[in-house]
Amino acid sequence: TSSIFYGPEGSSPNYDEEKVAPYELPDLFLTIAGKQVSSFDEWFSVRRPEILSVYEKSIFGTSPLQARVSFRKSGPERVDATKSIRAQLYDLYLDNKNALLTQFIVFTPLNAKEAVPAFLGPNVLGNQSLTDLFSLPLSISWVYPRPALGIDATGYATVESVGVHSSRWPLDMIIKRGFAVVSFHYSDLFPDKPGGRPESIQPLFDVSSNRSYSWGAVATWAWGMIKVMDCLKDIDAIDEQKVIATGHSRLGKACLWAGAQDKRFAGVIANESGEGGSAISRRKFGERVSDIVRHLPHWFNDEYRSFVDNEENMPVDSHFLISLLAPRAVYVASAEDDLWSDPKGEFAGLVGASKVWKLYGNIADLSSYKEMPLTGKPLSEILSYHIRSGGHDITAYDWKQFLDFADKFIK
Ligand code: GTR
Repeated sequence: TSSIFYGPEGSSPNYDEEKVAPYELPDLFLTIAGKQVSSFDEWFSVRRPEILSVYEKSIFGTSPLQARVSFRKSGPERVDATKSIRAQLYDLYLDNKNALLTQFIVFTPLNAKEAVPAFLGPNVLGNQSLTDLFSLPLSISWVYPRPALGIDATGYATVESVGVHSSRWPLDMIIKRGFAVVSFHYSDLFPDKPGGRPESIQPLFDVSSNRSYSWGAVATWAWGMIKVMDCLKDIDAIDEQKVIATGHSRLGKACLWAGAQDKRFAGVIANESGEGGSAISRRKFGERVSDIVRHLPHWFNDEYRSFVDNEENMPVDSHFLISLLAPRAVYVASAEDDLWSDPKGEFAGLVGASKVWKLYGNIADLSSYKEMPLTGKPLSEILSYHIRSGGHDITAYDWKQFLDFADKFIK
């Protein structure tokens, strides 16, 4: 259909399943020393740390996870009585620098009797794009220009951007179901462009620490999620034991990496996260490592470049990334026309990772799924999946499934 994306100039994605050559996935259970692990405990204590450090070294880069942050309320609490939603903005600071990192927004149900579970995910256009219910300040961080979404030609938000992504963040629906939403503008941490590093938060860490970090932009966004998570234990309205890392597309990649590094996230929902997210790179279907390296070279670390047209030699594949979330609840979602993200590869990543949940206590083994779940027929397990009709987006359909999943496995 017309919504199928053929990638930026210079890419020639394969969208023909017949042309996917047989591939062999690296073994989740074979340690670097050549030992086969056979229990979950052994996997968790020996193999998991190995996989985590390979991801740091070869894909996302290392991040200052120990950095301390502080936060304080910014502006008054805002209330929408009709929709029963409360909104509070917070400034997030890097402690030792007193530097403002970002401003995060917390939406909670007005009448909640106790702390509620939450979805935590960055947004791509600024907090003001989530809703027009409150007058939230316009983001002052650069994004690539999109006049149709109220982002002007110089890359800054105008009033036209207020509420433009409310369909991606259906607050009314989420709040009614008894969940909170926590978000921040990803550009505050790293403006999403090649060469964006000097304007990112990364230089703050160059001098403050005696080591250097190799984090790319995706790891920087993931780091932001982890640092906002640090604050939630002090926000009474939220149950910090029940926070789900959530993200779409490039931020789906970020939320997988946030959940992988930080076990406090009770679950992860990666929507259409594609290459570098839940899709198996070795399928070479849709977006490739080469496309990311050419157009979005700031996303991953330097070693990632060595996998251009060389996916078979990656030390990992996406099932490794997902495995790092075990034994927690994970949702991978795809869309039929979003072939660029490779739905089949996204599902294959989940299936590959499911062996670790099986080892944990036979709670999930998707290896019997020889075929993809059908469009519109969600798989509702601790490892959930759906593919819906339509293209690259987050829709009410997606949120309906995510909320059912969160009710079942997180609440
Ligand atoms: C594309 C990119 C994808 C995906 C997408 C998005 O340009 O190639 O990996 O991240 O953007 O974030 O919507």
